[in-house]
Amino acid sequence: MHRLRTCAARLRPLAASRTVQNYSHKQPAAPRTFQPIRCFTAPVAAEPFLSGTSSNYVEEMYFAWLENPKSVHKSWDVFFRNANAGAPPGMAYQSPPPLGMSLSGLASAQSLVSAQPNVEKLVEDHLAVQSLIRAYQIRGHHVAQLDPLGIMDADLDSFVPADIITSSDKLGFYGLDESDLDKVFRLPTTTFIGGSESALPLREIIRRLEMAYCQHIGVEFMFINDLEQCQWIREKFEKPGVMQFTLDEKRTLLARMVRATRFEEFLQRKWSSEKRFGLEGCESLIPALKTIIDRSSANGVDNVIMGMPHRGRLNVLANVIRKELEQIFCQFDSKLEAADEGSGDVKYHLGMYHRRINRVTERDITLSLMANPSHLEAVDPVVQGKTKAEQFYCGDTDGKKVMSILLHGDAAFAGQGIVYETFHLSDLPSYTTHGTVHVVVNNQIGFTTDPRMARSSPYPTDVARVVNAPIFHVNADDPEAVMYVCNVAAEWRATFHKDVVVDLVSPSTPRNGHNEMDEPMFTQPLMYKQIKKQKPVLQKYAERLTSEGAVTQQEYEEEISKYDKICEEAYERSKDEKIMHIKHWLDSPWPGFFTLDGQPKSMSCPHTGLSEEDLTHIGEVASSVPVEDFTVHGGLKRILKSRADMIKSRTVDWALGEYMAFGSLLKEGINVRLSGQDVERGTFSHRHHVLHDQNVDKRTCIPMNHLWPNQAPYTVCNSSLSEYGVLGFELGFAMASPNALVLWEAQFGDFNNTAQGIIDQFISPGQAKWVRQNGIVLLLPHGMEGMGPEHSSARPERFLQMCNDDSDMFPKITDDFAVRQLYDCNWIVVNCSTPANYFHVLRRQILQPFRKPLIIFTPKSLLRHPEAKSSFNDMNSVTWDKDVCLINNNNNNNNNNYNVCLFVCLFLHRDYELNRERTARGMEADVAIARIEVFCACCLHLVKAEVERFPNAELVWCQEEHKNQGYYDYVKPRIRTTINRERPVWYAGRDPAAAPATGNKHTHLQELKRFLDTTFNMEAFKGLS
Ligand SMILES: Cc1ncc(C[n+]2csc(CCOP(=O)(O)OP(=O)(O)O)c2C)c(N)n1
Repeated sequence: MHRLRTCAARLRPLAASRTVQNYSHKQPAAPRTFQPIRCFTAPVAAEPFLSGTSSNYVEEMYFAWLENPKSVHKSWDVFFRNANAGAPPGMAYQSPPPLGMSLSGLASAQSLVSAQPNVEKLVEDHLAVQSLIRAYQIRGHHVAQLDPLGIMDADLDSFVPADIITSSDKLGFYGLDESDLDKVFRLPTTTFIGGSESALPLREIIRRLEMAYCQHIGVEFMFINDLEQCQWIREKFEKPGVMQFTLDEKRTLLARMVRATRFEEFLQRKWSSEKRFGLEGCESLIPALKTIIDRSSANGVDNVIMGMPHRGRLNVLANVIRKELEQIFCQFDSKLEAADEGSGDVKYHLGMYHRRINRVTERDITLSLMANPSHLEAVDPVVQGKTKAEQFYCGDTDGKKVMSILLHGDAAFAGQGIVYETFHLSDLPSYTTHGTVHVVVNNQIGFTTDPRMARSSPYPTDVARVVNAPIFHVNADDPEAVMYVCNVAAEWRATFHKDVVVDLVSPSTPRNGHNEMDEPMFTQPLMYKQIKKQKPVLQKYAERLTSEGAVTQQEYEEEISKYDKICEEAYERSKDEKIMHIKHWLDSPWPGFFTLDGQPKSMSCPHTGLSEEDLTHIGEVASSVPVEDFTVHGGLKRILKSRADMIKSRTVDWALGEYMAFGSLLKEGINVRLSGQDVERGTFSHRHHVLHDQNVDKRTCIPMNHLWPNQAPYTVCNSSLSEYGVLGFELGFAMASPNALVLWEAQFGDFNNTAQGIIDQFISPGQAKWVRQNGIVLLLPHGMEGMGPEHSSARPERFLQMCNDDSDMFPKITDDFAVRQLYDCNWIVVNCSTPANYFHVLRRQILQPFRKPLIIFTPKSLLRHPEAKSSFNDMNSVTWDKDVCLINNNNNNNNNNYNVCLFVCLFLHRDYELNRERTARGMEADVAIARIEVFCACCLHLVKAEVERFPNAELVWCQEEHKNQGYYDYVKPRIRTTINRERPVWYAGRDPAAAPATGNKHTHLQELKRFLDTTFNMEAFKGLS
């Protein structure tokens, strides 16, 4: 390999700078048909034959020669032999004889290699032709006819690359001229334009390149690093005759275009003044998706998960997923009443799940469209997570059965960072879905914004280049070209299991603007003038097929009236729909988890404690290396040893508490998946769920997977450095099944704000909007530990502000109250102060009969604090619901004479500090301390009971966070509600502040001291009311 590189390097002695300088200036757009106009004798004809642009060709020859010296021309054979023997530059080359113009001449001349003088020109011309072919492969898409309106360049630039032959005078760039057009050139192995021929006249070479790269399809792929993949694509687009369709295929395509178009027209007729975000102008999206699905189904896929924005959603629901039309039409009826709790908003946001037969392949296929918020592209990682989960549950390790399709708008695809974050998950072992087909509905506008103002990249799809995904731009006005690229895209995914992009370039949709209520002439006058002159795609395609004789006008009209009738009948039926069942729009049903009418099967939660035996067993595995001949790091040995010691003394720290919860759920068949940045070791080096052999590279061991004979699998995976993408992904993963504990851990809690879109749009309101439950767990390291403003707060105040419980209502206490209030809230927010409580809340997350998002604020440096431990007694004999919601700190003074009742939310360590301070000040009989662990759903009945024990005490809320942050604003009105607002609730803690914490260690320590002083200053609250 070294020799090869050296030789190849020697073959690049001469720069192509002069050529580039001479020709890279911008040239005006030229007609796209190759017409020889006049002949130039360009100075580059004198260029030495080994230029920068030719070196790739020479390299390829060299590789071929290494494999078989006879596979290259004799002159190259001699040259490589000499070069390899160490001949200095310029001395390795020996002239072969001149060749005739014809193929036969070319062949016979090979035997005369060494004697003739004109071979130098021949070599130069061949190199030029090789460069020319390569230029089309790389830059042909810039001149492809992609814009159906012919007014906007899809790459935002009318620049025609200097090396693309638009007229014969440009041949001079390559040192060729018009007289070379009829010369025959041998084709390199990196092109398939020859079909079965290995040489072609230059004129034909250019024509075929034009056909392959410059018509209605623009292929971007030459940035892909893998030669095999490049060859695959070249073959798909260059081989003569690839775009041939059978009569049946054309008819099916026409029928699909009829459905797509007439559906839009039907909606327009019936609800002309309603927003629909129609697909008008890009109706070929429907056959595009159907083609991808058909081809994938033929390749073995039986489950397709899709995510898409507003544009064309109704059409996709009707004609791709095949939702009953009456169910869609009735959504336009404003009098439709909701039968269930969801907030409606069906048409553009709800999802759908449908299992049916694929008519083309006659195979079963499940299609789901994920519910999505208005936030464009936010659904992308969610779709990926759900797809990964579906693959995981059916053992589809390489994505042969389950796949995802993501649809995008051009402006959103270019502008939203989540697109990039999602692409970056595409090839990571624990996140890959083994290839997604992306389809961009590129209507060349973003609401009213012209793409020239909306992106800096030439195409809206350039983001896909980062993962080496090929990009197929296609003029959406040519349904056959669309169908072709979609077939190739599906084949690509099936072959390489990598992402691919289809960019459907269409005239702006719909004709009326961003939606049907807009006046697009305000902002895009010329574009829409042009659009109004356009013939609809369907009409153009129908005319084409009738003129080809593929269908008759009568057949075409029958197809139209058949579908119109279907729509009319469904419309009549839709009038009978009086009630809307939002649960019929679920994208991820959980069969068997709920009763038939979608309710939890019970309103009780089993005991969350665990047997002594199981605790010990899990603890022992967590302290061991359960495989043979595995060398762990010395430091880790000490950690494992200390774990073993803790287990012997029947105690756990935070990491072991978590181990106990995960390990026990695995025994019960619950999958556990923990994902986030550096979670395998744990940001604070406390977890160590993956052991690394110190002697064998990449050899690892996950003891959690060695716990029980038939346990469920445990997945722990370090993620890419993304919050938005990875949290969205895990949310999607948790959607697929209720029988999994899926956790996402932020490196520091404050980083959750870069995933705010997922939290605000999916996690907090998901069930209310879309009747879809989800048990995702967010672990958010939080705490005022002097780490400065950037690493202190997970922003509990924000999570608490979004809780849906009513601060002014004291709940009705029923037998099932403890569980029911959890069911009624939108999410559960807790700050577990002990390892045991953390253990219980994790177990309850699965044992409760429904799924709810769970937000846990977790400790950081306190993970290793000697006091932050729990006894087995707290894990086997107690259960979650009331024992640990509110912890009464030895308030043993039963004379009801406490002066102060301090409610606190502090990690155990700080709580001990408070206790110590209370003791040090001799105030045990004056100050009662009660720690609240659960905020939403707030354990108000327990607070009430506690308050009633101290009728004369001042009530004080004590927190470490600044007053305007943390929990105070949430708990204050709720505590007051429990006492009919008869007493005030005071505050002890830091003052309000803009930053979450001081960055100065000294100030931090002073604040802590002041905090203890004010907390126990009995006078502070007197006379304030
Ligand atoms: C994250 C986000 N920002 C802004 C919007 C408001 N918005 C709705 S549609 C739209 C234009 C989208 O353009 P494009 O992605 O090209 O899709 P098109 O509507 O043209 O099909 C905008 C800005 C949004 N929905 N989501």
